[in-house]
Amino acid sequence: MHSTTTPLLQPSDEVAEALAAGAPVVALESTIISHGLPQPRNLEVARELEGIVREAGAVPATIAVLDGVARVGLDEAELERIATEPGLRKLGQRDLPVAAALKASGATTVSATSFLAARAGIRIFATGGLGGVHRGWTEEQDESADLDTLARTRITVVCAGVKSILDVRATLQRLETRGVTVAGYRTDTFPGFYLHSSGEPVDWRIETPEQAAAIMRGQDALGGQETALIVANPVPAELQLDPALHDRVLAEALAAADRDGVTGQAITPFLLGYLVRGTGGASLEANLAAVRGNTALAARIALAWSRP
Ligand code: PSU
Ligand code: MN
Repeated sequence: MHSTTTPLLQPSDEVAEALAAGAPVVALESTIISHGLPQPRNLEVARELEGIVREAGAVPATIAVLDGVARVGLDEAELERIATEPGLRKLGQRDLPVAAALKASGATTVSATSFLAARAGIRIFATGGLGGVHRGWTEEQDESADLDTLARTRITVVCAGVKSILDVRATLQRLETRGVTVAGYRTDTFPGFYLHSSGEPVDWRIETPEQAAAIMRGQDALGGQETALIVANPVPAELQLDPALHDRVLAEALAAADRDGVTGQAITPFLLGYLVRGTGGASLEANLAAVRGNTALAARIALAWSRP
């Protein structure tokens, strides 16, 4: 897709130049920084992820909305804003026009980041875990807008599956129904975010970044609906959260969310925060290991994509 620049969508000079030159670029989201990780660690992580992309030979483009403008590629001061500014909103794709109109600032979720990256001409995006269908969906319908955006956006998302706070099987089913392509990276089971495996099978397994890039070329060559490719990259087994601890604290977290009546946009940050505290920080380390691995793999895919 060619790049679109409007007063509401502004790539940094570095990102614009890289895209114009066909150089590898990796989009990074900001909700994980603002709402998914505790301060002050979140700012270190934001910097570290950009460093991982650079070290691999690609250009990082962290995406956020600042004062109503969707920014693609942030400088140091802007990264600091998304990590520390009090009251920063959490923006899905549908919130973008409102933020623009009201000149609001906010962190972008997978849905908003995918949308903006594709509009800017970026094809590869790294995150931790996707949103999806929440547990208990038969009682209360809560399905992340991430899924809908991925069903109609030409982007490759490298992630450790979907967050394990969700109904993973129902989410995989929705991805199938909506026509989103899913490939396991060196795995036959879908990753479990904090856990190496969710236990659910994945239909396709790839072994190299070049194979991911070849799938992307196949998507474009076949045409049709502009859907995403999910490259599901598990956290290494030796860095995963202890599964028994995971299951125990997650059950507590879900019960607490229920008791406190937490719903809507607040539920994901609530559950992630509960897990960090309830596991004494171990879930944070597993989350970070997953995001680091995803970011490094995304950079390698971006390199393969830029050099046919
Ligand atoms: N991955 C992480 N931590 C996060 C998220 C992803 O490791 O906090 C964020 C993403 O921005 C994702 C959002 O889009 O959680 C999902 O929120 P919701 O369930 O409200 O759609
Ligand atoms: Mn939701």
